[in-house]
Amino acid sequence: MKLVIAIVQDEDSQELLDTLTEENFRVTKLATTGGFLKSGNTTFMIGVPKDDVPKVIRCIKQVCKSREETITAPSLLNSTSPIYMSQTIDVSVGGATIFVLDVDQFIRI
Ligand code: 2BA
Repeated sequence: MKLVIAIVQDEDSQELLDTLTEENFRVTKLATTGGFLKSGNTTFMIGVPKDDVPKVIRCIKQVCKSREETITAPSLLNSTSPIYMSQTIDVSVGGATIFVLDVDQFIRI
């Protein structure tokens, strides 16, 4: 058995949940926060037999889209001045970040 952990953007999370449950996968959805943008994203945990991993990844690829985010960061006006100005930076956030882990034991009580 494998555990697929997928971090996706909030905008895609409902459609991905619907797609995975329609395909009869058991899913847990967690509200998470990205360390870099410090904004919300969604993490899915999907426990599946090894042979189903490609199908899960296909579902994620089908639904989740890459997007551009703009963040505002303070920067010094110049090295001799203590004055800060803000600058915008464009960041490309991936459709999904996926980890596939081996599961030692799967117990449902
Ligand atoms: P965040 O950490 O908020 O990162 C959002 C996007 O910011 C990243 O998109 C990447 O394009 C950029 N970014 C992240 N760290 C950066 C850095 N040190 N310098 C420059 N740009 C940086 P993605 O790579 O698609 O990641 C989307 C989200 O997936 C991340 O949100 C984080 O929550 C998660 N993630 C990505 N890689 C991970 C990893 N190795 N371990 C755990 N979580 C990860």
